[in-house]
Amino acid sequence: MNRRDFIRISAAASAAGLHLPFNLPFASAETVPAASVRLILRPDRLGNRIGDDFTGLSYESAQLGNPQFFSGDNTELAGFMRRLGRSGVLRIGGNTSEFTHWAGNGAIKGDTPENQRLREQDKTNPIAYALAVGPDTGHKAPSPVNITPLAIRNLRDFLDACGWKLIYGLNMGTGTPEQAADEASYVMDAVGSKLIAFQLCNEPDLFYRNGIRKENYDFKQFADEWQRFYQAIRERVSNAPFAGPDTAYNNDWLVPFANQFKHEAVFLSQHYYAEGPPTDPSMTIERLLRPNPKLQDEFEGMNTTMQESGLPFRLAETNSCYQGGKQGVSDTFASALWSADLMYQLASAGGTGINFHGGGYGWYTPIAGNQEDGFLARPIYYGMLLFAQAGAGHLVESKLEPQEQAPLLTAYGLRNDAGAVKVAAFNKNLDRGVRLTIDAGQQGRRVTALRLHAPRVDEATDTTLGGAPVGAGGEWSTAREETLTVENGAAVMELPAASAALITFERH
Ligand code: BDP
Repeated sequence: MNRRDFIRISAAASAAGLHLPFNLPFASAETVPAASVRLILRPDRLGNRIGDDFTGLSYESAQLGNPQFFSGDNTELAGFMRRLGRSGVLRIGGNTSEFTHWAGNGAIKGDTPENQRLREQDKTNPIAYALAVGPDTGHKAPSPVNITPLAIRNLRDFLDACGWKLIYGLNMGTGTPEQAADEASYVMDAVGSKLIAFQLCNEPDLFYRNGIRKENYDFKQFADEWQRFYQAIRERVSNAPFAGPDTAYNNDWLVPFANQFKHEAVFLSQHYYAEGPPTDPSMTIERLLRPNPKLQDEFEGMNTTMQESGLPFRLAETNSCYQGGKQGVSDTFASALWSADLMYQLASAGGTGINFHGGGYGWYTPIAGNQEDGFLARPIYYGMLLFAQAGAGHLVESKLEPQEQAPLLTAYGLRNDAGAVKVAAFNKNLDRGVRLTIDAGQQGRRVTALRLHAPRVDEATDTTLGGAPVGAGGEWSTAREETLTVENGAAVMELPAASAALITFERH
């Protein structure tokens, strides 16, 4: 653990001791009597499929400036990723992707041989070990970073170690089509079939206001540029796959992009930040856990584009609060509840994948740390872990009755590929517990549950799934599994305020 995390943990612990009853989530005094809600599942009615590659993480392109970070030697980080899924997706991009420069052949303009040697130096280089890049906060233009062939070769080894695939962001913002083609050609050779798509830029719908383009930059100009870059790359790499537009939120760009480039793209992508900016006092845990109209807009755009283009949609970058996140919100247990619930909301709405943005010690990063100090699972990682434990499969038809008793309760039924029925249930109500009765039409089966738990909803540490924390190399296994009582063929589970569980109807 590094010093900064240690100080935060201590601060959180003393706040708990001084002001609040131990073991009760803050603001979740359960002031309202526990709700009694029934979940009716129809495992024979299959909905959308959740694939093996649904889960994902997103890192800044600037992280590639340290070639040792994503490398076969970073076995700890690879362990964290493998734990989240056998074939998740690592997306490299973010604001810094518009400020990275391809240093083909390891040669950088104006560089000295000594610098070059240092940069390519072996993995024992302590500077490289400590260099982890957090989410860009968007306050000023990021510093330029060079990406060398070594970084790409190491990235390939890292992907092999995780079993994950790659979305690779190129620099359309400040680079040329020729540079992008050089870089893409090297990435394609090195990464091969693990590359699922190049993205040409990051949030082009905001270029007009972040200094990357003039104020009149519109979709038409963007589409012309996209086409030029696409062509230059395709001339060099005839089978290069592409995704886009990777817009921040603007459906007015997403929809025409899908129409114009449906034959060029293999999937569509957009971003979603639930809250922001962090300085706004109304950006709170309570708000994070409530339904968000922005997300409904996102889903509308997604559905229109999917219908019109027939292409899948990936939420290629998301997190709780933009500008790097908000302390006390993005790093708390609330983000664990929020993240897993978002994954299921997206799958239910028809999305095929998600990438939680992070890196370094960012407030919202799922995995915090660097190679020198080690890595640590933050609360949001535990949400993703719950999702991973449910596994791939099909969502099944489900209904909560009466929903009004627990407005912020969500529950999703899944029939996984092994045939087991699973339920992920999230009690995001802060003021009431829920007694959830689950009728899955699965007579006489043993029903077990793993709890997603933290002592308080604003707790930054001490999250567990199934009673166990995640270890320093991503190790985790269930320590406590509950067997639920079954009454008249329905399983009953008590979900305290601000808690979640993964329930399994075991196969005979
Ligand atoms: C997104 C950017 C990413 C930032 C993030 C943030 O793509 O690079 O880190 O916002 O502001 O818009 O947290």
